[in-house]
Amino acid sequence: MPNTKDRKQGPSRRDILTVPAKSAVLAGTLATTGVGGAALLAHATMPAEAAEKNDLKPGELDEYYGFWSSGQTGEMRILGVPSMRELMRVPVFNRCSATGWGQTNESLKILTEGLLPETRAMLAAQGKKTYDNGDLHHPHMSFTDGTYDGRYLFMNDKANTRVARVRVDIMKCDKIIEIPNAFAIHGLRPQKFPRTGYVFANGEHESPLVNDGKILDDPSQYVSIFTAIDGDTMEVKWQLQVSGNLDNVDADYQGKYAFASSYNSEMGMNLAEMTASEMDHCVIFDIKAIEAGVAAGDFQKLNGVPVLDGRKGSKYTRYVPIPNSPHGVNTAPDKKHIMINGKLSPTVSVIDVTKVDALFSSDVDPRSCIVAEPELGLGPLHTAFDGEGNAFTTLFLDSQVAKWNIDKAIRAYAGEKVDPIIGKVDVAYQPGHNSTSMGETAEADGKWLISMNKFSKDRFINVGPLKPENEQLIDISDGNLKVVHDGATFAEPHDSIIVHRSKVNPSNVYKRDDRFFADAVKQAAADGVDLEDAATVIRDGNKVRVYMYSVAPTFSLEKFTVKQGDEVTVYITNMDDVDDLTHGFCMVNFGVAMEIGPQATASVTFKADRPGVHWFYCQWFCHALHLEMRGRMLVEPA
Ligand code: RUQ
Ligand code: CUA
Repeated sequence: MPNTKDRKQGPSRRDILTVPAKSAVLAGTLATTGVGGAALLAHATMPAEAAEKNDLKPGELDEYYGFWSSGQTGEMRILGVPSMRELMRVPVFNRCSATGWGQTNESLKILTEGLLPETRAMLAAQGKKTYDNGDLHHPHMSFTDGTYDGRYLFMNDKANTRVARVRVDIMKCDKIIEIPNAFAIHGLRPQKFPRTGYVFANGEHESPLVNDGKILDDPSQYVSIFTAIDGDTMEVKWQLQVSGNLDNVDADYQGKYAFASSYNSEMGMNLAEMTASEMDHCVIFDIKAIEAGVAAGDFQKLNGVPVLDGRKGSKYTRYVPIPNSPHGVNTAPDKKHIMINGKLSPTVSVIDVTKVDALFSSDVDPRSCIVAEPELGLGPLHTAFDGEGNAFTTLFLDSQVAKWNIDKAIRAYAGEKVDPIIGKVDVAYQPGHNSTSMGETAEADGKWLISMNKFSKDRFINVGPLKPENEQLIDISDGNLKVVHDGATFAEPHDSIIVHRSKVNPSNVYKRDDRFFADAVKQAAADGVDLEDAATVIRDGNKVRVYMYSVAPTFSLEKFTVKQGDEVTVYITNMDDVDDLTHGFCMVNFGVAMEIGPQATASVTFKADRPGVHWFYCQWFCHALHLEMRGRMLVEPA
């Protein structure tokens, strides 16, 4: 074992690591496994002695965008890297008080239009239009020719089996679809080549394929579903039934295959069953063969989607045995190697994509595509890359990140006496994902590594029983591993990508013809209203449409009148066209609030069921006279 005692914090820090129950089970499984030793390159002590490259002065801008998931919070976050300043929160699956996400008509359309009919009916019975929770694990940008192209970000919702897309130009979610037939979307990656293209999404929990309540205790009728979504249209193109469950996924740089890990090849329904066998597997999907199968009609259609049979023995898939409950899947920037991280095994299995063709065309041993399987430490979960042939693997149980050389690992697997491990660094504590600057593209630049740690324990002042989590920034630019920043975050820094700012080019103000508010534009045209010069109330039975524009610090309507029981829709167009001039609309005591970006139109609908004078005000600070930016709604009693 690496020496964990010679660190400045002293042994007490690790001694107080109270291993959670689940980890204890895993640790027990692993206790007998020896791990090759390696020197600790650095320790996690803070503060750093001298000014580091991540110490940006006030006003200095970051070189990278970090796109973060937030786990069970359900939003996407944008951080600056290397400063690790949180720049923005983009609501996706959650309800947001500040922006009105989940309440404005524009967001409700996105949140509801992709729901399955039975979901809509179930939610309606609960008095809801859409889900208001989500579990966002994996944000990934669209690719063209093996690198980020700045068009979209795609992300999963494990909680309610959805996939969402964020437009990079305005940093708003513009599509959310519920994935039929599958259960709990977990792993998600876009195709890297020739472009995205497909977004691959793994259904994690296996379920009866027609899940109508008639089957519980017959695992033979449970399947997991692999889904390919068209990233341009956000339509599900095809699905495959697979054997075992599905965890994480990645694509190659050739546009031929996708690779998914399965931690429950046993199809067990409880912990003992799920971890029973020593070997689980990685499923390799042959994309061209699947497309040919769809064209040939070799599928059953379920909920409008062609579902092919990709279970063991299928011509569309191959099952490569991997020890043991593998988790992360990461394609190296060398365009050749796919890492399958062992989780309960101390190893990472390295697949050589050039050896995958033979798996489909001949009878070779499926493990013949494995060219290395280095033992790295306890609990390898995810791997990131520096573009110089090195890999960085998180070790959950060891609370470390191991740096290792891919070529050396291949030589060691071939029998040469060489240690692939270059060094390890302590992280605090229990890392899940890690990411490197541009590391999941062919342009990996080896400058920064982020370790997203599940536990912060004693790293920050105590805020009560619910502790923040900890994402640590590690400088890898000089070949070492130096922790230079601890960043506390609320639930949960699950995963991130670090994108060079040259790839990301958002606008400062909306374009008036942006499709984000196209419905409002259409309704105004039907009402004969010019949104940009509106100060008018249109009555349409008991539906009332109130149109106004805003120019700091005023709304174009200082007052308007409706009747008790009316369904009121307020449309506001923000006519300010300078950077950073967002207005808001909050109707006091009605639970109504929204953001209106510069040059955007936003709308919100509510029932005017409370007679009286009601103030509305602008709730985004916009002007020295921001407090004066207000008006009145009179609700006349019925
Ligand atoms: S998985 S901690 Cu949800 Cu991203 Cu590996
Ligand atoms: Cu407009 Cu505050």
